[in-house]
Amino acid sequence: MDVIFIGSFFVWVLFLLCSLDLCAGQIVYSVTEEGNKATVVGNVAKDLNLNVNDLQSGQFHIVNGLNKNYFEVNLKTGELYVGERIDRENICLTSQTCTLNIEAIAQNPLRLFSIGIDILDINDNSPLFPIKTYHLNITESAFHGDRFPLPKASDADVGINSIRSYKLSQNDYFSLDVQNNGGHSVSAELVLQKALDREKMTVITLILTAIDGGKPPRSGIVEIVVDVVDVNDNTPTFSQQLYKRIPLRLNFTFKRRTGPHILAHLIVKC
Ligand SMILES: [Ca+2]
Ligand SMILES: [Ca+2]
Ligand SMILES: [Ca+2]
Ligand SMILES: [Ca+2]
Repeated sequence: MDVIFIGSFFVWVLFLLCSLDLCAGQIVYSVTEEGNKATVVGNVAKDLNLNVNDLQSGQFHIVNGLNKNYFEVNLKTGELYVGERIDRENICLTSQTCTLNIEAIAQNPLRLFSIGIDILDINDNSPLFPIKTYHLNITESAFHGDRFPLPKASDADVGINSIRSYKLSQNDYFSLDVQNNGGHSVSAELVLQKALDREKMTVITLILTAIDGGKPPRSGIVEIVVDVVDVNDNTPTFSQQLYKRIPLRLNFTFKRRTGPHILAHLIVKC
């Protein structure tokens, strides 16, 4: 029998046992994701009041589900242990809680046990921005206090291990306003603190850092490039205020040199 057929067979047996009122309740364990194989989760023989000898005789079966052997039982000790890598993010995606349910069947007498294993998150993912560089066009006539939304980072972890804050690199023009929407999402905006002047600074480069709440925390960065957009805020001016009208008598002399370049000398006689 292949694995899928075995799984289907046990699901059918479980349904039959429960319909015959032979379900014997549920126990719950917890284990952190990404733990080593063979990490012990609990002792099912002890917690289910089973005789270890019954396990050894091959009359105890664990049903994990489709094609996965996340958990196995040591039939000599009754210990339930991790059978293969458990990646919480792969199993439960963004769900805040993650529980794997497995079933166990004991014979003599025939009983069904439901075992729930809470998969605890660890901080194994860093905040990630969707782009490496974010360009922002801000006109030099922008006002003090004007706000500019920034891209949000994502973090595959949940709870405290997801994004908790942002910080901005040191600069003279912008502060950062971080909004925490009830712990569900965190976003940030640039707030203009000093008037921009394109004639003095055409581009301002900043680094935005997203930080999660893990211990130790992990972070991700995005480069913010502010392109200062010109406005017509300068009137034409002359280099000096007063120009004299002077009669000129011009006498031009051109001197030709060999080669591709021509050098001209202008002699002005007033
Ligand atoms: Ca993981
Ligand atoms: Ca994780
Ligand atoms: Ca994280
Ligand atoms: Ca200007």
